[in-house]
Amino acid sequence: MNASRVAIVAGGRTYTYDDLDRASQQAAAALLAGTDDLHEARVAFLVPPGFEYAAVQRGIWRAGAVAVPLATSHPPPELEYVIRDSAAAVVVGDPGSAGVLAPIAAAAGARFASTTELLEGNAGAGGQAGPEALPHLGPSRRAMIVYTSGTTARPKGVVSTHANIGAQIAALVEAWEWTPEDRLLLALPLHHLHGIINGLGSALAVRATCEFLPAFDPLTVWDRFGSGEITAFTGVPTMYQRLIAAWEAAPPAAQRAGSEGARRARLMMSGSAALPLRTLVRWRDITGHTLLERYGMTEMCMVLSNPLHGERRPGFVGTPVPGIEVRLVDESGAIVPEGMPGEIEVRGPAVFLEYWQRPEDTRAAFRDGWFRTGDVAVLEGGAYRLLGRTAVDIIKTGGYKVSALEIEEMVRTHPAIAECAVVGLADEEWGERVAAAVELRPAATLSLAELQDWAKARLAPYKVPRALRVVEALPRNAVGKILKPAVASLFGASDNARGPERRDLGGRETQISH
Ligand code: MLC
Ligand code: AMP
Repeated sequence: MNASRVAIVAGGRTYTYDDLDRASQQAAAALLAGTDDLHEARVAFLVPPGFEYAAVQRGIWRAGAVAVPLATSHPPPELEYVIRDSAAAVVVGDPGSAGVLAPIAAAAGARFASTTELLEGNAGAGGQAGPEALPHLGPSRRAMIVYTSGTTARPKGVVSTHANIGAQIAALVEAWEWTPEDRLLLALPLHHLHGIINGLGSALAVRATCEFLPAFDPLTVWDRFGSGEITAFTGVPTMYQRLIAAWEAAPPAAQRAGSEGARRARLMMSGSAALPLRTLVRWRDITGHTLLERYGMTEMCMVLSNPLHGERRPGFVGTPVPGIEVRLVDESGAIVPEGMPGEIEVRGPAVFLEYWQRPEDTRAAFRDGWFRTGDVAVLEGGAYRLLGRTAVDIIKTGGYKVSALEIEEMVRTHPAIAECAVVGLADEEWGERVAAAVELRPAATLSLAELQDWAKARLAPYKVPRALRVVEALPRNAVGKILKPAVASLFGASDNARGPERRDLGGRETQISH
């Protein structure tokens, strides 16, 4: 097994698979606190990308609990929502987050545990449990809940079992030929599957090396490409756009070093949002890589992928990854002929178990055992091309899925606002940008900056409106329903202005195999 292989590089340190095994066992023992199994209790954890994240995630699994990743960028109300909705029994945070997390945990009736407590041996009763004392992890057990926004006002918890996660990772290892010789540079957040499964999970499953950046920083990424050590990279289109801008602004010697190093990588991938053709072409000019674009979703991870070997067709997302079945259907559920648009439905062992404690939503998400993605595609020449979504109230910004309904619900609680409508505006850098049109209360005024300052304390940064229109009356149809396309057309080129606007305007396994 070669436990001395490097598993993780983070914060200037290297950690072997042995280190990871020991630390996750320690974390499991601390979480178990003398009991023999956490029996799918939810453990929410807020740990920045790095060795501690991986150790805590695995420790939660090894203790028989369900891992609920929290987002480092989220303000307290978003963290509280996830902790309460998942009914977390334990909340884990690095010492820096204790001031925020401990009171939230206490109010929600959960125990707060710091990463120091979990990983540095102050484990209390049962803290020294060996691997034989860790519980059985049958594949059908719940393993993880990842919160995703959608057509409901508040985010839903997507529950995956160990079998789901195993199938998701196995598909990617096969499709993209991960090997122990890979060294992944990971700059994605770790509260979504792109970072958790496509990144960390795939690298660790084959005993490759995962090198973390604490946050996405284009110059650091170029510096690491320049080293020639990185074999694999995956990101959202916004990241590639920023990398291109940083390369273009760099001196020629740095450009050369970055490009030459990047050429030595074997695989560069893009996903979570549509890759603009211009970005694909420019990236190919700069690095020689035709980005491998793929399509996925939190509910089952990857669905379609351009080929690792062979032609990657710009604008297409390829064919089903191993183990995933895909069909395109019309509104009645009938399969559409090739060349006709249809909603993507998906089936296979990677598909999630349920939305956490939302049986109605879970039932509605499936048709005859097929998961209804809400994405529309067409099959042309043997490959799929995405056309859009069935729901208008879903916005993709910077690779994050956000719900217009959720933002509206929050914005409506602003004291100056009587009514609002949120839409996504096409945007070169972000894919879509969140924009709010509002009717104000009598005599109230509101600037974009004021709305943003207020919203930042309540919503994730990527849900905060980036444009504001104050109107006398929102566009409505005859029965009073707000017309979203008409709302979108209220916005023009000057929407970044921030001045005030007025109203008058199975088995006994203890080893994690994934
Ligand atoms: C941040 N900003 C935004 C924004 N997000 N502005 C508009 N729209 C957004 N969505 C603002 C910040 O508030 C800040 O403004 C300024 O941009 C610069 O911030 P930053 O810190 O440099 O940006 P950053 O937060 O780093 O965001 C860029 C990013 C990030 C691309 C790194 O969006 C990101 O990590 N995206 C990945 C999301 C992801 O993992 N999705 C996978 C979902 S799973 P100011 O005014 O404060 O300076 C999935 C399945 C699948 O979809 O298929 O993969
Ligand atoms: P999430 O719910 O955050 O997992 O986001 C999943 C959604 O991201 C999908 O339903 C798609 O709408 C979108 N998506 C993922 N990959 C792509 C892609 N390559 N092109 C366009 N949209 C994508």
